[in-house]
Amino acid sequence: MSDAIRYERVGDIAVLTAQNPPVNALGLDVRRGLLAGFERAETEGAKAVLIYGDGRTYFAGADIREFGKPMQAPSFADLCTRIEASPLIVVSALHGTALGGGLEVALSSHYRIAVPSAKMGLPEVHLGILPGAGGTQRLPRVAGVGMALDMITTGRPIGAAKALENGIIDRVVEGEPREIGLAYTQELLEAGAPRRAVCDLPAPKGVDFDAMHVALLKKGRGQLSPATALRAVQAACEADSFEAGLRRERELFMELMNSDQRLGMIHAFFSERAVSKLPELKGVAPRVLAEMGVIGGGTMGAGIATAALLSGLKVTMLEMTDAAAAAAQGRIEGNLKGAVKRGKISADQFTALTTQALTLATDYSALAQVDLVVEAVFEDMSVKKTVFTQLDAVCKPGAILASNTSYLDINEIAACTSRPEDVIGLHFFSPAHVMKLLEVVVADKTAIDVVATGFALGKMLGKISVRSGVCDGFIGNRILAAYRACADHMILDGASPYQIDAAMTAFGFAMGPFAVADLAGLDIGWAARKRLAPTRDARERVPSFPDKLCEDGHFGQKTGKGYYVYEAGKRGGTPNPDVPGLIDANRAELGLTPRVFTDAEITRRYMCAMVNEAAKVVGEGIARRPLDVDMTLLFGYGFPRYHGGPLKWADIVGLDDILADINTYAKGDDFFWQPAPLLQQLVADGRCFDDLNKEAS
Ligand code: T1G
Repeated sequence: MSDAIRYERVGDIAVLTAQNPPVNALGLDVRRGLLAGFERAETEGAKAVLIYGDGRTYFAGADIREFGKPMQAPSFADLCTRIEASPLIVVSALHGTALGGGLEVALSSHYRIAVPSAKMGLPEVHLGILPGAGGTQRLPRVAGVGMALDMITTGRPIGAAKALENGIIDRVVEGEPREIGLAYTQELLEAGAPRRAVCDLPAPKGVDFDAMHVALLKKGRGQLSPATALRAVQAACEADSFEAGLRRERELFMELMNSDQRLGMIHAFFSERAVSKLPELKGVAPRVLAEMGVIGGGTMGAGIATAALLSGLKVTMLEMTDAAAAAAQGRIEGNLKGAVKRGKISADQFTALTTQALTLATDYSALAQVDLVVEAVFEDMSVKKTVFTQLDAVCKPGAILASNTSYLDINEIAACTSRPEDVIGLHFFSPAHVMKLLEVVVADKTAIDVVATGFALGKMLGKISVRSGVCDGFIGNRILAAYRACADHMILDGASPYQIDAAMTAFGFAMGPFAVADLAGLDIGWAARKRLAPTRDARERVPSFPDKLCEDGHFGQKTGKGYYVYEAGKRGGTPNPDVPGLIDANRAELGLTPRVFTDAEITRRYMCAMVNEAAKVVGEGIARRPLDVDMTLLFGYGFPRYHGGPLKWADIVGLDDILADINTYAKGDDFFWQPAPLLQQLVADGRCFDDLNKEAS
């Protein structure tokens, strides 16, 4: 018997305990241990088998680290079939998170009991695959097709009560899984309860699978797993037998297991956990974080304050006048009311947060005792320096002074204080209480425990924190500037903003770059272009149509017109009829004759620009690893998760082909398309970005 499964007898009951921390993943040892456990229980003449998990949870699914390697027997599906076929009464006792293969093992048991706090689900679609151990066949039989499709195509877990309501489990009892499991099993034996194999239940009634398939493909914006999983559930309703349904499930499971989307989504799963684990932070204790100050109660500052309040921190919001402080309070309360509406906090918690946790101030002295201050004032270096000079004078020794700037030089800000080691960048994304990404921008003199505190704050706020070095735009906005410039160049050469938006939504983005620009506000890019104009290289292709749009007062959604025209009360916009004229005039000015672009070329150029700049960001050490860039683009810029991130996408596509394309594009513009040295080096060495992730972890 492997250590991963402990075998013991309690009377007529053989008890199989999973001991595979941290989440009792169904690795090979666990699967073999379960198999051996059943063989032994049946040989020894036990009357029942109880399965439960030691530690924090029942099985949380397959061991995802095994994916991509040859599957060693027993497969998940064979294991579940074997458990279900046992002549003994099989009981599973669930606690923690019974997910994926874990719930499938439970469904192949004959009876299921859970503690009230247990959660269960089939989240495989989030990994680019589908339940491959009979879940698409058994769950519809116990819970009906509607419930099964909801759980399987969304991957959303449910609680024990809802599972009981839907027949997925039989009992919910407070207590330790072992104790409640033994008591329930004993009760079943004494009652002479029969084996109860789910496979013997009748095939469930179907629904309009074809219509749902179309809807799922549309909703997934190209993600395959939900729609494919639906076809497996359809087999549960329509296949000639349970076994035929299992065969169909296996076919579809392998189809997805061999897909690029599985590579991308597994990469995302592990990267979002690895990104905040930096070797240099190992063993570094963060500073105490209980009270936070926020300066500037605009949208960003109010969002940051809201996120901090929701995480349990006390917050002092500093504005310069009572009126501005009241306006900030209104924004924060509005955000918190939204949290009440979403069920994140109760009305009482809202009251406590707004009356006890939040303090409004108009004088810097109110910040004298805070542990960390985030400045979110106007994006102007002289304004920032004035604020930091004041903070330096007022804040207690050891207080951390952070700027939320999205591109200004943190080194320059730190230099205006007597404590540069306490200065850091914490770049939140708007709305700061909703967007997951936090760029932790580390300046030259930032102390390591201040960095650790930045990550600790990110964790408290539920963020995906990414370490960034100091450069214009840090990681995300610097890469954004590159692929946005590429889009503008394609427009000068013949493409339209609307064709580019359509091509990039077909690639999987929720919105194309021009719709996003309209949403964010065209004046932001305009201000950046004006700021960078003095330092611009003469060889850079700079279109004038974006500035013309702004000069005409069109800033996008906020003014009702940008690249699109927006009508009150209507979602989305329609192409702005004035834009083609602006573009034609710009081409004429530059003596350019427009040519036709295919969607494929648009997507390729756009992605090559993103990958090339990302490779420069990694090569210069602004991002620690390629996965840091992937997580930045996934959690801050809507990059489609099923591609894994731009550098995972590049690995899958092939770096040699990407570099070849960049070299081809450089023939038309050798300034913009200067290949990243790191990309050239990786291609020369026959390596990929993931090799760098592995070396850095
Ligand atoms: N396999 C391998 N490692 C896993 C893992 C898994 N399934 N789940 C978690 N880990 C690692 C994780 O990388 C981290 O490692 C540590 O455990 C703690 O995780 C046949 C084929 C269970 C809700 O999709 O959702 O079954 O960073 O930080 O926040 O049909 O982990 O410490 O080195 O996330 O408390 C289906 C995935 C698989 C569940 C716990 N199962 N895991 O969250 O801790 S496919 C899943 C989670 C499948 C079948 C198919 C969460 C969690 P490290 P954590 P947490």
